[in-house]
This record gives sequence, structure tokens and C-alpha cells, in this order.
Amino acid sequence: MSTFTLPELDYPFDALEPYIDETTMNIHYSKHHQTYVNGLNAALDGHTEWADKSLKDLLSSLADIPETIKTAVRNNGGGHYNHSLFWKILTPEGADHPSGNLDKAIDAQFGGFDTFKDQFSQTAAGRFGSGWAWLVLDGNNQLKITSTPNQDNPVMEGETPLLGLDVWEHAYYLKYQNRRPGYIKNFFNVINWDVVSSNYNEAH
Ligand code: MN3
Repeated sequence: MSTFTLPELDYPFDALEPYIDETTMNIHYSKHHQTYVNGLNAALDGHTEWADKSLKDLLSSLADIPETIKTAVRNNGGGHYNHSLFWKILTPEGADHPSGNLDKAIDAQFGGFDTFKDQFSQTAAGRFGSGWAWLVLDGNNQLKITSTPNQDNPVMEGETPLLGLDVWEHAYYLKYQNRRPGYIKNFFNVINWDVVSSNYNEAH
């Protein structure tokens, strides 16, 4: 059986200061993400026919998963996938702008990086309650900005997430309290556009 584990973080908890604070990073990674990993492993325990699937396979075939564990796999598997991607697309020392093929595709799809940034920020701010904002490659190979509730994600819709922003209060409340737009604005200071670009190049 497969046992899912917390992925390594590529930087220390305080690396994203002052935009994402050390305490939030520590609790978010060590407690919240670990809880999703544990919940996913617990849900799959004893379900040998599903335990060997990759996380992506599980999330893209939720309809076939037994009712007794479907919600647990959706919430905890989604949580594990989303946070694993989130840590990867963050960095303390990234470019402030995409480059190469992704840069061209953003220009073509949204009419420029600034327009993309505005639309993504509005989508993230407008997600009512807990959830995520995404830049995805859809089934027609087009870039699209989307949002999902809770720990749902684009994989469940057959789309490929390239960039994701966690807008659950646990991701920002200690530093930003009710000011989600301030957190979203500062997120753009710590995006790892190299990783987002390679996500695009792999999926495209
Ligand atoms: Mn989170």
C-alpha cells in the first residue's frame, strides 16, 4: 500500500518574511498539511484497490471511489495535493514576472501580465469562505483563472493547475487578519515563476 508523506520544504519557515510570516508557515506546513496527509492515509487504509494509485489518479477518479471514503479522499487528498503544489510555487528569491512560453501565453490569453494579476487577485479575493484561486491549463490547452471551494482542485475537473493560492484563513490570518487582499497582493512577491513556467511547459 502506498503511504503518503509530507514533502520536503525547499526553504526555511522564515524565508518568505515579511510577506508570509514564519509562524504561519510553520503551522500551515507542520500541522495543517500533515493533518491532510494523515487523513488521506487513514481513509485509504484497508482499501487496497485504491491504495496503489497516485494522488493525481485518486483525485481525477473521485466518481469511482467508494462512497464510504469519497469525502475523506476528496478533502484530504485535495488538501495534500494543493499544499504540495503551493509550497513549490513559493520562493524567497523569484523573478517578479513569468518568462518564456508562459509569459507569451499569459499575454495572449489575458492581454498582459498586469491584467492577469488583477483578474487572479479578484478571483482570490472573491472566493467566499475557504478555498483556492488557480491558474490552470484547461482541457483545450488554454490558460484560465479559476477558483475552487474547500480543498477541491482543478485536477478533479480534468484541468492542470499551474499556480495556486491558498485563501483559507489559516494561510494568512495571523499576519493579515481580515485583510485577505493584502495577503494576495504580497503573494505576488514570493511566486516561483520558474516552477510555474515549468509546470506550464510540462502540461502544454
Ligand atoms: Mn492551507
